[in-house]
Amino acid sequence: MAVYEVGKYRNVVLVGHGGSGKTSLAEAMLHKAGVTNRLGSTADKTSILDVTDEAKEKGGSTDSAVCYLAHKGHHVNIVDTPGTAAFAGPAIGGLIAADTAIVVVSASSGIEVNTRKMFERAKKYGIGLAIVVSKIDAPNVNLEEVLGNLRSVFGNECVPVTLPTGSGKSVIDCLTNESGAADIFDVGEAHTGVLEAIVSVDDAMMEKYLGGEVSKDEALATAPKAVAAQTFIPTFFVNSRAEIGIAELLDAIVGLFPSPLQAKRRVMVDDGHETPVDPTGADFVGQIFKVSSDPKTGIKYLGLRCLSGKLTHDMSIKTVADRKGFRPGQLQRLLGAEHKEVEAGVSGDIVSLAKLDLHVGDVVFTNKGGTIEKPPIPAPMFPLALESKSRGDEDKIAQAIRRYTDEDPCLRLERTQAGEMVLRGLDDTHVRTILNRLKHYFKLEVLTKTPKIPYRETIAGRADNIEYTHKKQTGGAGQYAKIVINVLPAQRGEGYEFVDKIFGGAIDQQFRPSVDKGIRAQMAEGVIAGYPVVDVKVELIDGKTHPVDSKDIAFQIAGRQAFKEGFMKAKPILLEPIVNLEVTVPADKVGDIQGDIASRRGRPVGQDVLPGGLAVIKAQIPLGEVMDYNSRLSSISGGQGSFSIEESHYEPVPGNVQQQVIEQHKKEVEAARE
Ligand SMILES: Nc1nc2c(ncn2[C@@H]2O[C@H](COP(=O)(O)OP(=O)(O)O)[C@@H](O)[C@H]2O)c(=O)[nH]1
Ligand SMILES: [Mg+2]
Repeated sequence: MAVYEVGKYRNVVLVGHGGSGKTSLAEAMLHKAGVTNRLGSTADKTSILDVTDEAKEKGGSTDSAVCYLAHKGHHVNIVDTPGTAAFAGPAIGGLIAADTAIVVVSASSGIEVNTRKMFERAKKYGIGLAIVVSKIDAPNVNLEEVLGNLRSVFGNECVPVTLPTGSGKSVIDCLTNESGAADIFDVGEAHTGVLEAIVSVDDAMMEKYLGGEVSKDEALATAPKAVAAQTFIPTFFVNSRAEIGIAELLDAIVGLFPSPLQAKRRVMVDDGHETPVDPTGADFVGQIFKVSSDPKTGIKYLGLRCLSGKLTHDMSIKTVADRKGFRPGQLQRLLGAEHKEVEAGVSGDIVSLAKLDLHVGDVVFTNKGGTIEKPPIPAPMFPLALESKSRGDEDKIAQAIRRYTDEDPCLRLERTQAGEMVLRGLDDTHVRTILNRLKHYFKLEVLTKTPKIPYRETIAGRADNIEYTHKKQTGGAGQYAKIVINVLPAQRGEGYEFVDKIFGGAIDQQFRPSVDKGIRAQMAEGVIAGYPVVDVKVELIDGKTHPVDSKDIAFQIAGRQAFKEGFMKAKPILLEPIVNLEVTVPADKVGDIQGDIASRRGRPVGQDVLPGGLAVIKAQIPLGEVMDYNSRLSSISGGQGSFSIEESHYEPVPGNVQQQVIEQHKKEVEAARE
């Protein structure tokens, strides 16, 4: 296999809503470039990228897939990603691999929610952007309108590099052609648009252009810089099924898209020092963008973007968590499910490692290292509490789920305060897909229920001079501790602070941490309703030590008891999680959605109108009120809505809710005693 110079690599990631045509586009590129000798199709399940039973069953990718092709002396790596909101984790990871994100928009469905989200994520992350309008052959499409919508939503930086012509039977390249026939828009206008977008990256070029002196070659040479800077978002039209517009897209990928030398520089951060990673540097640096285990063998494969230097199997690599170093093992190149051994991972390329305990975003290096920014990953807010159908399977379930939480940064498993095993994902589909895998691959059956809301306890007032004496001095070894504390509220989010305010030796130095320890234990258990206590400050102001009977445990107990007493006297309150809710629905449903949000203690934050008769409603709302939002939105919007929730902050609950939660807790405590 040829080894290329770093400037000859192109790394692209395909993103966009589920069903927009990403996998079909990748298959068309592979076929056009001669990698496959038959055009793979997701519709008839012959795709080499959607290979798992799950992808075939669901008719859509649930994980990212890597493939590559050679075109005109260049090596192009392509990362295909899942488009459903549920699998945003692997899709976001894919951005790490790429220098340009190709946003795929279906001509028949227009710009859908996840397309917009992934575009925004890629833009913010700072890699180059391009748009492919797919399915130009679909019935009743209005390409003129699609292009108009793209420009109004994603900006006028979107300029067509190709336009459909001959009723979609081919496309015309508007960079080399200054005029010609196109089905929509105007070739001359598009040509000017492309040139203007390119020269706008650079003041000197712009001036030159306005003076009429920029040659086509100069513009071409500047294009990758403009794509990398996001001032030029090249836009293409394709029909992947008939492979129309694919050759032109491949030409553009090698001709207009940035090489690793021209792309966004990744920045290594070590101990506060920032160093841009030099793609021509000698030492190896790479970043993990994908973790997936083979569903059948369970072997874990990791996708690694090589950012500098060269990695071979006999080297020792390190991470910030493991600076001792370990062997990378065999290096491979992935083509869907197929693996081919390669000698080295060189700067600018993508390779695969196996069986290493690494996660998406981890940086591996051979000499100097640190961390590298990864795209923001949404916190999973959709929880389900899990129970095993047969007793004793809990550990097996947790172990099996670990495999998936290792792979997907948007999936978390936790054991809650209330003793529940809770799996958190981005939405219902996400969590249920994982449970299906447990059944399918591990033969584990799981029961689910709505988990408890993660309330927290805190105080609104203060309590001073709380005195507590713990004394047990009858028979055997005695226990003695006396303490005096003040309990004060802290700012929201400040956590807990223990302040030792004792002058002199009222309490021996060695026992003061015991008081702290006792308080922490009580905080974890909660005081009023069994939820962890946050945002309090405790001052230890006085006390007494007994020369013989004072011991660690006695001061811990005194700490716990004094804290409980002080907490109860300091206006205890319950905090609830508030989330940012974003709902996309047809514009005529806005009133119903807002009414529902208002009736659930939600506060509107904003509203946007999207092309295609859609509206986005943003609100802040208590998590407890949206635990069932999946089904509610579906009934309000007749199945036409979508939503996301993200963690925001904690706020006090209304008095009546607090009363209910405390009552509920009392009942549970009593039930547990019986
Ligand atoms: N007519 C037409 N159908 C397409 C085209 N591209 C994809 N499709 C179909 O759209 C559906 C979804 O495509 P797929 O590539 O799986 O979408 P993905 O979820 O974005 O990967 C499949 O049935 C494809 O056959 C295209 O250019 N033209
Ligand atoms: Mg797909």
